[in-house]
Amino acid sequence: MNISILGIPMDLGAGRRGVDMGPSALRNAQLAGALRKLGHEVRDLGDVGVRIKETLDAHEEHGWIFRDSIFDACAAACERLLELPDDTFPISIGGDHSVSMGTVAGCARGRRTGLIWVDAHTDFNTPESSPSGNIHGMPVSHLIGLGDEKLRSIGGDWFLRPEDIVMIGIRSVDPEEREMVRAHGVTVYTMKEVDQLGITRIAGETLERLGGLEALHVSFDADALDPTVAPGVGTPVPGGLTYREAHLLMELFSDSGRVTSMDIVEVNPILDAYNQTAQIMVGMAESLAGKRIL
Ligand code: DIR
Ligand code: MN
Ligand code: MN
Ligand code: MN
Repeated sequence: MNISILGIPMDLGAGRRGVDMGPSALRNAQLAGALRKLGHEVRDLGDVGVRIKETLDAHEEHGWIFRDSIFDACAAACERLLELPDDTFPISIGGDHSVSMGTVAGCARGRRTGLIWVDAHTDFNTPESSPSGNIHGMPVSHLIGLGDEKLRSIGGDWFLRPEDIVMIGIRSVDPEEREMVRAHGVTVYTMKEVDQLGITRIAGETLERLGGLEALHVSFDADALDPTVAPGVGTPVPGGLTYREAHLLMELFSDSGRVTSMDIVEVNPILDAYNQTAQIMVGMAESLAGKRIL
């Protein structure tokens, strides 16, 4: 594959500092080198420009916290991804999960796209429903055209269809968010289903559910993993995916040959132990890119 890595060093959407250093941590953990060892052609595109939190006034940005600066970074990421040749497999590295408002649209290139959202959270809040006001809890709603007018315009007139979204690893959902996820008919495998059905069945059902779609995007929030495995995240929630469950999920998606792009987000080196979380997320990219034990 021709893989392109794009960094979006942004923490404006998160409540805690540090995920702006995620791209640096993932590069330090040899993301590009690991993928090259698998035989891929890998190009690092560098980072998209992101404003620095300390230079901004959060609430001057039209009510929603850092909305305009988040919009600018997401729009720049989207634009950069749209410039890539069609056969490229883009890996976008965050940054908080609000970056996906730009990366999913940029990777979709106007195609009807299936979104596989691997996360502890559904990230389906709108500015109205959000208890925190943090935009990293809102990307999915904006990708289907809800929420703030400016943020939902990042992909132009392209939107995801809610029936083309599958979420895996979920275990923390806000009250109003829950009603919206249900009302829109998004497919959700909470940790209960992970325990009950197992990853093999969930991966199979996901691929079947998104069957026929030419583009599949995996958006992997490091907090989907159990915090004992991946402590370097801003919003850890107990009871997450084990190391092997997450690898198996990536391996089975890789076997299908159908995934066309990926995000790695919410790696927070400040809260991590010796870059362990970045290293684990590099492993996830390797599994999705075809690394096998034997
Ligand atoms: C919460 C937390 N639902 C919010 N979301 C997080 O702020 O909207 N998403 N941490 O990754
Ligand atoms: Mn998330
Ligand atoms: Mn999350
Ligand atoms: Mn998040």
